[in-house]
Amino acid sequence: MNIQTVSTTPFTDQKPGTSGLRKKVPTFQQPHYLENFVQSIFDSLEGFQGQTLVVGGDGRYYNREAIQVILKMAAANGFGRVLVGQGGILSTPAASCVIRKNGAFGGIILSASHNPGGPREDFGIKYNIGNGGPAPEKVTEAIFAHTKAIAQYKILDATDIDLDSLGSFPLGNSTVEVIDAVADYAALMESLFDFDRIRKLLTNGSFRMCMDSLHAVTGPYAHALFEGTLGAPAGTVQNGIPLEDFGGGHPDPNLVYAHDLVEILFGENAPDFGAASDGDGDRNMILGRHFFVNPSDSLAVLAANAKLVPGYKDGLAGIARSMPTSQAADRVAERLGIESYETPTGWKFFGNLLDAGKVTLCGEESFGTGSNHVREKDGLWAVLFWLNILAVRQESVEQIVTEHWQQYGRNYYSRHDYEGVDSDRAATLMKGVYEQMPTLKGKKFGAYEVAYTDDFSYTDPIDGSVSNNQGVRIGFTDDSRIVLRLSGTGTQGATLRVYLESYEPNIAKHQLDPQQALGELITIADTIAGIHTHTGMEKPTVIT
Ligand code: VG1
Ligand code: CO
Repeated sequence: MNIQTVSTTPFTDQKPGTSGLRKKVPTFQQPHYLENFVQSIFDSLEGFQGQTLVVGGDGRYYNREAIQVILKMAAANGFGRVLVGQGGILSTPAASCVIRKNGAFGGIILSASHNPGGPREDFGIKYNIGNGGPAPEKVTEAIFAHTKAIAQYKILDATDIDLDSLGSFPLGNSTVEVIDAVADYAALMESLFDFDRIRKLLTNGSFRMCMDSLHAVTGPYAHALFEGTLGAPAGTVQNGIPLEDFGGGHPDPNLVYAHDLVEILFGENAPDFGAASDGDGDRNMILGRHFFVNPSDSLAVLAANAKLVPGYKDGLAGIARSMPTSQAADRVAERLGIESYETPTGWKFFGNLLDAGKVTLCGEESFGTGSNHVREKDGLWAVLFWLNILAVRQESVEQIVTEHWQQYGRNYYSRHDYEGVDSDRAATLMKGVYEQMPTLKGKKFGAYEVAYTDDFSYTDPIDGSVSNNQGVRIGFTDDSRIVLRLSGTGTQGATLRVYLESYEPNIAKHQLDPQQALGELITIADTIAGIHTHTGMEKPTVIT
């Protein structure tokens, strides 16, 4: 066995963001760049000798090359067994499932999620711990500290593993097992949902659905589940073959980037149900016929209807949402008499609550929903959850959401993203907001009066760890909110996210366009933050 110890020097830009390290492909292709980060992951862990590591990615450009490097480094560093998805593929929730099922020490997931892929586009890498979830901040901070001090890494001098053939292959003192990427995940889904009932719905001759995998990782999973096990007609899944560049698009399931699907669901003769998922399969967008389900509402609806689904028939322990997500789910929790939790942005903050059994469902406004079945958000799980509800209730998506608003009131909600803003300008904008914060309380803007402002800080109720500076909240006396924060997943300049929310109990006012209902708050956000002046942009890049 030939283990090489290679001398290297640190890169200064390897700080993990909201979900791992994300950079342009050419950055990762610099000599030692990937190796430094992988060694820094291993150097921040203890006790993995002889243990199992799970490796897989969303199939984007550079996935296969990166996996070969990681396999050789894992073997050289002493892992006993490495499980890798066939073709190097594992969706993020499937990787979480495989880590848990096999009692692995942890996993490395290769993805830049919803960001474009290709030789000049984005790549990413993140580490997940033994519970199957993203490494908590204390681990990502340790990794970052190691990247700043690294002097050498270990790698096996060996030929590449054939990632396309299932089976076990020796690699140094370890074994690489190329596993079916879909099987474990599909079995888990079958254990949670009423597949017989969903099958009846999908084959009743009248209900029609369309699933758009956006040429990303969920293609094989969606084909197997919807068109295979559940009997939906061929063609139900579109863009279902993963491509290294996602066909040149953004694999981001929102109204802008999933436009093919949006056109179908808002067109003539539209199907009853549409869904899309992102690059790595952890996000979902849900559409009804001529109807968009806001992700914050989706979380609330799933929570309110959870008992209709076999996996959740005994009810929920609690619900967690990220801070910028609308408060719609809190209203459901209150009525169910269960706890609700508000965490910073990013799935890593849900892990402790799920492990401690405090919550069953979690969600983010950014098209992320999930539960205690894995430790990542899960796009196809959300689609199946909706199908299970539709199969039981026999109502349309629009009816279900509208009835939900009637029962709980409607939390009008929108997120405005300003992408590719100059980083200095974005910093100046946020500084300006921070400076005004102490004087905003009590100030009136038209009908709105500021009740509080803060920079969101979270103390984990399980381990007491504190995360500061998680976004500015400006709350009004009528429960409306404006939240401002900078994205931690971009690779170019800065992305400003402005989150807007207001509450409308009056049923007669539930049918407004959210941009209209939130119009005054949108103006107030600009008055306070000077968005147009600082960004130089007339309007947001993406409105959700
Ligand atoms: C964004 C979303 C956040 C999500 C994260 C990772 O982060 O806002 O809710 O958890 O992406 O999602 P940010 O820092 O850019 O706002 V994924 O599907 O890219 O792994
Ligand atoms: Co994702």
